[in-house]
Amino acid sequence: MLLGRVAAGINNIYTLLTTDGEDKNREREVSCRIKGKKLKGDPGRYNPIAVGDWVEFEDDLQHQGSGMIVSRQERKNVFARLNRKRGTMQTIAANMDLLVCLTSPESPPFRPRFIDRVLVAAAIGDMPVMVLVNKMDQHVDNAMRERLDVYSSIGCQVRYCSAATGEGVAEFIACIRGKDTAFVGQSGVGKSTLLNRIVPGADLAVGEITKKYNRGSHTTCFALMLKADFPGRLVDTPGIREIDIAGILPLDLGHYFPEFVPFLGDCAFSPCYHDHEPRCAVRDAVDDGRIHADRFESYLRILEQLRNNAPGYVKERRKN
Ligand SMILES: Nc1nc2c(ncn2[C@@H]2O[C@H](COP(=O)(O)OP(=O)(O)O)[C@@H](O)[C@H]2O)c(=O)[nH]1
Ligand SMILES: [Mg+2]
Ligand SMILES: [Zn+2]
Repeated sequence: MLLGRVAAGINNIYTLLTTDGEDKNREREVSCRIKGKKLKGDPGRYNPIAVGDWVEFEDDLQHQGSGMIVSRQERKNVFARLNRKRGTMQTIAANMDLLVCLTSPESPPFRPRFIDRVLVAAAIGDMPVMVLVNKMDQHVDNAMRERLDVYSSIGCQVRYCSAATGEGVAEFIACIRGKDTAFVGQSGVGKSTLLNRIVPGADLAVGEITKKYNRGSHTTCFALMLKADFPGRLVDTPGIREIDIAGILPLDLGHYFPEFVPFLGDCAFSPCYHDHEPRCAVRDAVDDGRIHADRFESYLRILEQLRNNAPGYVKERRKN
């Protein structure tokens, strides 16, 4: 069996990169379908295979450059969200060393709610995150600076660059060198501009939907793996407007806000949702400023969303 890495996937056809085959020194692309109707061992996810996955495949001896995916290897981590319409989890990228959450001060405006959701989803999938503030040529106000300081204080690296002027880009590359890195962010924050700058010949469309890889509405949210001229892969993930959280119980959400963790054992009620219970240690910490009030607001909104999720996404409670 041959081993390949999923670099793209559109309409159930996956592009694999592999050095397996006759010439082990040459990386080649293989266009694959899944063998049989369904991939074994992954029910309930409408994309059974995601960019970054390692898969076993067979070459199609009749058609050069084509093959069949037979199985998927165990994932090291995932970045996934709930696809509300389909009611299933959607894995956006797998097996990444780092997830870079790109944001901008203006146009589009800084949206900490979105970043907070990225952080929770990444923590659930065990993927490390960095916040990268693009468009550093734009004004960062005090509220934004304060919010970014919270990310630093909870162990999430915060860096700055301008994809337009190139400022800070070399320093950023130094951080991701050798790492498989996926990029997420709202539309317009500058993902394509940045990737064009760091991937020679990437030629991603800027300020519009990428046409080159035909990722229009029906294929929204399938990522694309690119190769830079430094070690490590880069994954562009287009068009994520909202991140709905699933895969955890509402009662466990506090564990995914690292600054809440020191207080979780001190609430008068156990278990505690930290929203209505009296003598709640988390809300006390919000009241005296040890937890940022706006982070707590994000928590409450995600809690509400988790409570409204259809049942069936989680099988057991987190073991603390
Ligand atoms: N001022 C400023 N504009 C930028 C910067 N980076 C990208 N842009 C602009 O932001 C817009 C959206 O960029 P794009 O790369 O398409 O964003 P994406 O949707 O995240 O891929 C384009 O008009 C870019 O020229 C930057 O560092 N500074
Ligand atoms: Mg783009
Ligand atoms: Zn509490």
